[in-house]
Amino acid sequence: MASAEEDSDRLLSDYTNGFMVSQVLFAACELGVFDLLAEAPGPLSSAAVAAGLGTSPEGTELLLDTCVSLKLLRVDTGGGRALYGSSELSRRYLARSSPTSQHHILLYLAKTTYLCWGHLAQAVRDGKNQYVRAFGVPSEEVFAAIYRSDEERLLFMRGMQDVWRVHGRHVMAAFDLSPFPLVCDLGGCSGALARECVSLYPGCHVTVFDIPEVVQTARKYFPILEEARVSFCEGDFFKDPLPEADLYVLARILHDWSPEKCAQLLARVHRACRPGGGLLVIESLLDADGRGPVTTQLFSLNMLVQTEGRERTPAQYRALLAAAGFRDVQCRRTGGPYDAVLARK
Ligand code: SAM
Ligand code: ASE
Repeated sequence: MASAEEDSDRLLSDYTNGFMVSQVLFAACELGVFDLLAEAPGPLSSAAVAAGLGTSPEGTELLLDTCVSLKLLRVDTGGGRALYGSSELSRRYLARSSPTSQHHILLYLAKTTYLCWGHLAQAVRDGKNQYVRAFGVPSEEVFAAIYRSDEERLLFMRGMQDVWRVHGRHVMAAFDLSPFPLVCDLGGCSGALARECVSLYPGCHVTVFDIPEVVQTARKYFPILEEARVSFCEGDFFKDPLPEADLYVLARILHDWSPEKCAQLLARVHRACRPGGGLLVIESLLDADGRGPVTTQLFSLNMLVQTEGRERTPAQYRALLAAAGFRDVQCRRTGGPYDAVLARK
């Protein structure tokens, strides 16, 4: 049986090396390892993978064997040759062609989020996001920093979409939204959640409201969403009139902003909302005492290094919503990373 010292030694070593595990996953994703193996007619030798990717034979073999140990890939060593193939996990979540692919969020975390986390200690010191240190861009306007180039905006939008490929259905089904035929998804980005909404609720129409550059990018790169029951509207949710709706959705919006900006946005939504209308907030909920779940705490630190917000407890959302005039606030955990809060005007 493992002694207490061995347990803590193992725990410390796992945490210490955790960043290397992330980098193995990110690098294999960026190089296209999971795509090559998913598309190959059968398992491949490391030399064949190296040839297919244009990578070094030595580096490729090390990366592949590490992926096998991490259960990201499988290896067949029969016949004295090592042949590498996809695992259930890599086929489902890592190959770009899978409908539940997490490829783009992994690239985003690798290229942007990871670099901000390199300055976590400084973020804790000054309580601010780290765009200046990570990328040399000013950080006063959070979304000017997030969208610092056309490529970054597209990668962010694709990354945000990936999460809803897996969890969108669960968050939209947390409450029965059929009493709300006209929905407005504020900061709805590519329209990924809007698509889940119309597929779950046959009678409903969703207006995706976002800033002009995002709507234009959505129209250009996410064209399948321009269907009869999803439409787009350009505007700034802090300044411009909000579209009419029975239900407003704020998915991963409030966690980007300070309590003051949240109050301002919620007051505007309350003003636009008809009496009896609804507001659905989709966020990762902290436990009541704020000390878990660990995934949500890590997301909250993510907001510290990348935005001006944080993740919040149900009581904190209740307080924000009540202050804006909403009533009948219900919080529902989904068991996944994101939860749902429904309120009425
Ligand atoms: N709701 C989407 C989701 O859950 O995947 C996107 C969440 S993303 C973290 C925040 C979204 O808010 C982005 O699409 C961003 O463009 C949008 N946004 C930021 N500031 C905005 C503003 N002032 N007016 C409208 N949309 C804004
Ligand atoms: C935001 C969400 C994210 C702003 C910046 C972000 C995410 C990464 N960077 O609203 C996605 C959620 N976090 C993770 C770790 O998946």
